Amino acid sequence: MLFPGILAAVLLLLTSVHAQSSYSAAPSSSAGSGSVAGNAGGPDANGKYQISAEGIRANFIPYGASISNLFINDTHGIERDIVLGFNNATYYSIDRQHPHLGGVPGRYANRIKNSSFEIDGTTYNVLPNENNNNDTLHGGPNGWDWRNWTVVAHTTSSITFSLVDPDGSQGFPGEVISYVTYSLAPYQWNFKMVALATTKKTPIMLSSHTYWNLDGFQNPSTPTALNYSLYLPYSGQRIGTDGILIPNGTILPDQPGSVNDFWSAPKQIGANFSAPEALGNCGTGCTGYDTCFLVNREQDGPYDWREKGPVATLGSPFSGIQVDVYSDQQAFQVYTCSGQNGSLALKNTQGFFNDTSNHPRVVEKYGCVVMEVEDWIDAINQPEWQRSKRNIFGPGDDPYVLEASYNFSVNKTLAAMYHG
Ligand SMILES: *[C@@H]1O[C@H](CO)[C@@H](O)[C@H](O)[C@H]1NC(C)=O
Ligand SMILES: *[C@@H]1O[C@H](CO)[C@@H](O)[C@H](O)[C@H]1NC(C)=O
Ligand SMILES: *[C@@H]1O[C@H](CO)[C@@H](O)[C@H](O)[C@H]1NC(C)=O
Ligand SMILES: *[C@@H]1O[C@H](CO)[C@@H](O)[C@H](O)[C@H]1NC(C)=O
Ligand SMILES: *[C@@H]1O[C@H](CO)[C@@H](O)[C@H](O)[C@H]1NC(C)=O
Ligand SMILES: *[C@@H]1O[C@H](CO)[C@@H](O)[C@H](O)[C@H]1NC(C)=O
Ligand SMILES: *[C@@H]1O[C@H](CO)[C@@H](O)[C@H](O)[C@H]1NC(C)=O
Ligand SMILES: *[C@@H]1O[C@H](CO)[C@@H](O)[C@H](O)[C@H]1NC(C)=O
Ligand SMILES: *[C@@H]1O[C@H](CO)[C@@H](O)[C@H](O)[C@H]1NC(C)=O
Ligand SMILES: *[C@@H]1O[C@H](CO)[C@@H](O)[C@H](O)[C@H]1NC(C)=O
Ligand SMILES: *[C@@H]1O[C@H](CO)[C@@H](O)[C@H](O)[C@H]1NC(C)=O
Ligand SMILES: CC(=O)N[C@H]1CO[C@H](CO)[C@@H](O)[C@@H]1O
Repeated sequence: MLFPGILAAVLLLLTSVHAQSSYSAAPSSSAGSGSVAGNAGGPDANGKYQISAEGIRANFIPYGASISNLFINDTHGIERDIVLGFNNATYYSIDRQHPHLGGVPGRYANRIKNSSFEIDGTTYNVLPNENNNNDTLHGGPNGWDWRNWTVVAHTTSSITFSLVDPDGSQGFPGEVISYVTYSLAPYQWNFKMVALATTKKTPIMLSSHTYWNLDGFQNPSTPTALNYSLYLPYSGQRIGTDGILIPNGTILPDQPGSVNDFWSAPKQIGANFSAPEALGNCGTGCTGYDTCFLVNREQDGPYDWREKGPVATLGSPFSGIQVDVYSDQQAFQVYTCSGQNGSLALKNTQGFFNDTSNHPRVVEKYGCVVMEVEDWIDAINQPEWQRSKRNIFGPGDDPYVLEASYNFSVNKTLAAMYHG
């Protein structure tokens, strides 16, 4: 936790040094004797901070600045908790599986090849934490979603978290200060992530690592998400990866009708799982998706990401709940939970209670979908992609900024496919 005095200094630094840039920094009214701006009542008995708006309510926790619950009413008006998480804030630090449930991976999301990168001729080695220490996943063994962030503001419809990541943390050069604001509007979840490299040039890539089950694990016909419809209208290309999901430099075509084609038309997630090419598509021996799709929206000229249409639409025929993802980011990761195996327990807000058919209260293989708005993964190790300005940030540069808006609706056409 930050001392209030340091926090005040940080906020001062933010507002003075970057006064000319157009983003709005976190509220500066939070200094004081440990008090939080907004006065929305603090955490509940489970350590969760609640916010709400018409048609939507959600809980967040300081650990990883994570979303822990998101409630939306389905096609029958029944409330479903549609994201994975734990029952209480304490358990996030106890669980050894740590599947990055709903948090902010950082300071560099996804994988870093060989746990190393070069900036201005200097090679940096960061701490490895995956594949027998061949690479670094989501910022290292103590990445940003393993830490308790500071709540700097909390209103009835928004919450802001901050984190100071010191110079040398996990091997990364320079200090990074980050602010993440989540807010709810009617049927809408918005977020803005800002990060500033205050002392040295360093890689920064953030995301929201939210696991979705749009049925709240209450679909009596299936525990999986394979029947969800997915549409990625701008994603005719994806990043090629090797057997442990490290980019190998190639940009691959998602040919119409192929396993990775979600752009020419919406398709059920599991539609192509029996195709031979689906095997190995998410790493050696893995069937499904753990794929960084590119988002190509440039051809029509300048655009406003809020108006350009969603980069992704995910909908469930059972609940009819549809989420439209709007984002300013130029890539979009889809992971279909092939790594789940029934060892992760459901929250007490999900699954079946009083269940005579004994549906297990766990997350089964393919029981969820992770969708990550982000930049091109491991671009720090692919200089020929020419994305250094979106991956490397230093003092005096504009801050790293990520914005997204998730719109929720009930799609009656989709629901009719299940309910008739
Ligand atoms: C779901 O509908 C019920 C009944 O109308 C309402 O009380 C509740 O607030 C709704 N849930 C959400 C998340 O809007
Ligand atoms: C906290 O949540 C975990 C997992 O969701 C659960 O196993 C545990 O019993 C809960 N602890 C308390 C004190 O409620
Ligand atoms: C995070 O805060 C929780 C209380 O909500 C505490 O139980 C846990 O130990 C903290 N974890 C870390 C990594 O500081
Ligand atoms: C991996 O990183 C280590 C440590 O920096 C270096 O010695 C080695 O050459 C790198 N290997 C590859 C294949 O780049
Ligand atoms: C990782 O590196 C080790 C040697 O350091 C090697 O034996 C192993 O095959 C590599 N790959 C994976 C997927 O573990
Ligand atoms: C999933 O979709 C397929 C194809 O539309 C359909 O045959 C099947 O009944 C659906 N299953 C569930 C559980 O909705
Ligand atoms: C890179 O990976 C893709 C996808 O696995 C593969 O099709 C391609 O041949 C690989 N290219 C190189 C140069 O390794
Ligand atoms: C993938 O599924 C779609 C929709 O069912 C189908 O049109 C297409 O032929 C399938 N592609 C492969 C490679 O199986
Ligand atoms: C969905 O989100 C976009 C971007 O924030 C917004 O402009 C639009 O009004 C929203 N649409 C609906 C139907 O909520
Ligand atoms: C299931 O997955 C967890 C988390 O990855 C792992 O620790 C466990 O060994 C797996 N269990 C089986 C039976 O594969
Ligand atoms: C509802 O879902 C259907 C089937 O996936 C899709 O074709 C349609 O565009 C969706 N409607 C809206 C308004 O997004
Ligand atoms: C009739 C009955 O068994 N009701 C129970 C259903 O499950 C909820 C939550 O697990 C209990 O609170 C009810 O008592």
